[in-house]
Amino acid sequence: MLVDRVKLNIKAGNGGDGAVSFRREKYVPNGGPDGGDGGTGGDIIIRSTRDLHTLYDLRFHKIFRAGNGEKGGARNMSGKDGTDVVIKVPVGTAVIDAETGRVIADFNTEEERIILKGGKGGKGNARFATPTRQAPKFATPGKKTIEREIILDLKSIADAGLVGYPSVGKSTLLSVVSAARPKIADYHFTTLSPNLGVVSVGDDGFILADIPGLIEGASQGVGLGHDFLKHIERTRLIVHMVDASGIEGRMPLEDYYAIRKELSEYSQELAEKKEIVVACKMDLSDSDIGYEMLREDLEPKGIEVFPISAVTGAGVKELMQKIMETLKEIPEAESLEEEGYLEEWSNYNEAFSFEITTAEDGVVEANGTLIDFIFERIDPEDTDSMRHFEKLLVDYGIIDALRRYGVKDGQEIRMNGEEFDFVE
Ligand SMILES: Nc1nc2c(ncn2[C@@H]2O[C@H](COP(=O)(O)OP(=O)(O)OP(=O)(O)O)[C@@H](O)[C@H]2O)c(=O)[nH]1
Ligand SMILES: [Mg+2]
Repeated sequence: MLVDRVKLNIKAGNGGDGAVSFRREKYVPNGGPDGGDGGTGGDIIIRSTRDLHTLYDLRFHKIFRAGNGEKGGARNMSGKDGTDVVIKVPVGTAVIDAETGRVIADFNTEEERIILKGGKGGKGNARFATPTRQAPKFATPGKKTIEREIILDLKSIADAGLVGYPSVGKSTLLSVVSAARPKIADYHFTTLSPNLGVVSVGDDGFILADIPGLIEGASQGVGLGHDFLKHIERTRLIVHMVDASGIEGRMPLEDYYAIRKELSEYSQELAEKKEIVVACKMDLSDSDIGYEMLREDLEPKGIEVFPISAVTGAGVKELMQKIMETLKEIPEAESLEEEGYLEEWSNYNEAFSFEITTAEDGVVEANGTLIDFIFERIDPEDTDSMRHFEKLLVDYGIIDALRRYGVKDGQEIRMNGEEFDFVE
């Protein structure tokens, strides 16, 4: 099975919360603040490698979670950072934001990139000590991340693709030139999804795809239709195999043109793709007649025809050399334009929200996950903590939103079930 597109659910690690702690020493009644910072959450990293050729490994493993940063500790101990997660993909994989369809990253060489950054750790209370505020009883929370869905799309499945009618010997050829062991049989549509093989030519090599057979009307969805034409689009070179023996009762030249018609009816891009024509089953009687007919028609048009027999091996090595040489002249897949940012994906504000409404008793209320989150981390008995609380309300836009809602200076508002006077 060839897997060239998968959807993943990913989440970078949360930042660990900062700690509130005070030094406890013998004979020292009030030690200074010593709460450490929270650890940074782990990143989601994508690494592209030439060792992989498909997204097969990801077909069941679709959820990735980087480790959360740990909470800070006493004695100025920072929390441990969360572990990163590395997802390996083949070179040629584009990463798309499933929500917006934007291309976030396009891997065209072996490289490694952070796709989602882990949340920063919160600051421990030790950081908030100042000459006038010697015992801060608050710390800041770690930045929380949210999960995202991405699509991995393998733009190129192979360098060259074997294309032709069913039973012309595409799988047989792949099995002869590579370690791949596709199913081979004398009935049509033996191959139901592409097989890939690595072909070595001297010190060099290329990836060859055995693509399921095409028949007339494939571009309209007949046979296995569209799916496989789409796969051909993801190769750089078409190796068009024509049965020269006519053993199935079709004329080789008609076969050639019928497949060409399907390619061009599917897309201009396919029609213009570089092609090598192969006359196959040359070991069978009458195949030389078919080969001559192909040559007579195609050579004057500048199209070379390669005679082979996958069964005897005649011409196979020469064909592989020709494919290798031709591939060197065709540029690799073009890079897609990247349209997204990674950092914004772990934006704290996106994960928490709030809403302003007027309650039945006429008091304006602010409610929501962001308000809950802030209230969990303040100490209403502590002046410093409340001062920090006011700063959070400003920073997260809650004060602004209340003002826009029409709340006036001195007016009573309610948050987390408690009443406050609105002061700008
Ligand atoms: N005589 C001869 N028979 C061949 C040759 N290549 C393949 N065959 C036979 O042709 C039949 C079809 O071969 P496959 O390799 O399965 O053909 P395919 O093109 O992959 O077919 P689909 O997967 O159905 O599209 C099998 O019986 C093969 O043994 C060849 O070079 N000479
Ligand atoms: Mg086959």
